[in-house]
Amino acid sequence: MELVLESNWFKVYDNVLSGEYCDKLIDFSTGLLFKQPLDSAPKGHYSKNYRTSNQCFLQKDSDIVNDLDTAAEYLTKINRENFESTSIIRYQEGQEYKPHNDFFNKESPHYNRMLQSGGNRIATALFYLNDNFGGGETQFIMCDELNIVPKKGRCVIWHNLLEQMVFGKRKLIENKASYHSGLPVLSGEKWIATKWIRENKCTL
Ligand SMILES: O=C(O)CCC(=O)C(=O)O
Repeated sequence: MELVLESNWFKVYDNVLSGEYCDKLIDFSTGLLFKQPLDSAPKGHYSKNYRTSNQCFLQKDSDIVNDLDTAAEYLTKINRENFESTSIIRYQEGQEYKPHNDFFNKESPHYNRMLQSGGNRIATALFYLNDNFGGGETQFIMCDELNIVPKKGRCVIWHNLLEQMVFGKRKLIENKASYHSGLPVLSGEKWIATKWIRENKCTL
């Protein structure tokens, strides 16, 4: 495993997952995929074409997610009990995930309900499971349009919320710079595994 890019809230590591394990995750998930309408896009940005990929969730604590959990736990230093169930996402040609934040938006009518399952999403760990396709970079628009090129086994970790001391009290503030997108896939299929990580133990 090697750290190839970092800032104070963002890190990219290569060779985190083995090629064999990435293939196994893809095989395992292929029959489980479904299309999920996205209702958590930033207020004012909702469109039914916001995220056009297919996805599935892998059962928490199952054998298949153990290596992902171990890697995410090691790299974030956050206990796996704070992780949501692993989301596996497949983008086919032309599919994308338009710009969004992963933290729950205070303006969403579902905000309070979403917090009940473990607080807000403090961090995200995104794993690329393949790289034999065109396009599909993960773009951080507010960071000079930084594009992370998908590479099999690569993991990107970022903080959606940042700690700040306000009058001696620890507060978590939204990291607006984490606004990002999955650019359209130009050819082939892109597969990723995403772990959204909560402030507290997660019940999802
Ligand atoms: O597909 C990508 O590169 C980005 C995925 C993403 O934004 C997410 O899972 O929150």
